[in-house]
Amino acid sequence: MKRPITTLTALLLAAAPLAAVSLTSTSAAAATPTHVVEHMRLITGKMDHKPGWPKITNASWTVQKGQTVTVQIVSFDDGTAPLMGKYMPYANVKGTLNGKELVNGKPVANVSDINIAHTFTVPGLGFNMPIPVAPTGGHIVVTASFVAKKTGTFVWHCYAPCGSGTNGMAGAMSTMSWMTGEVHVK
Ligand SMILES: [Cu+2]
Repeated sequence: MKRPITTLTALLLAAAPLAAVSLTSTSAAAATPTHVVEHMRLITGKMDHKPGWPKITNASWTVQKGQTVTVQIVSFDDGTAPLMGKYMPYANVKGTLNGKELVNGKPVANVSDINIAHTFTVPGLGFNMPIPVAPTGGHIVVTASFVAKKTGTFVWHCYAPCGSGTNGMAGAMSTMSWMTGEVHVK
C-alpha cells in the first residue's frame, strides 16, 4: 500500500539528494562545469497512475564531453524484478569512477539478484547501476559517477524484467521515457 507523497515528504526528498553527494566546486569563471549531477526519480506505476509502468524521470539528458557526471537516482519502487539469463551480469556495478555505486551513501560493487528492482544501464558507455528495491513507503538513493569521454547519443535501458508481457520486457521496458532514454554527450 503506497502512501501519498505529502508536501513535507516532497521537500525532504528534494533536499536528500544534495546531502548524499559532495560536489566538486567549479570556478564561477569557468564556462563549463567540470562536474555535473543528473537527478533522476524512479516512480512506480501506481505513482504515475499507469499500473505496471514504472518510470524514470528525467529519462533523457545532455552533458558535455570531458565532464564528470554523477547520476543520482531516487527510487520509490519496492517491487523486485530479479535479472534473468544473459542480463544477470547487470547485478554488478560497471563503468563507474571507483567500480562502485553508493546505495544510501554506502559503497557497493553489486546487488544481490533477489534485491534488484531495476538497472540503469548505458551499454555504449559501459556504465551500469543496479537499483535495489526501496523500502515499502520509502525510497533509496543510488549514486554513481563516470567521465563522459566520447560524444554521441547513448541509449540507456533497464535490464530488470520490470515491465509487462510474459518475460517482463514489454510495456514500460520497451517505451522511451519509461525504462529507456537517451544520454547525449556533446
Ligand atoms: Cu526497470
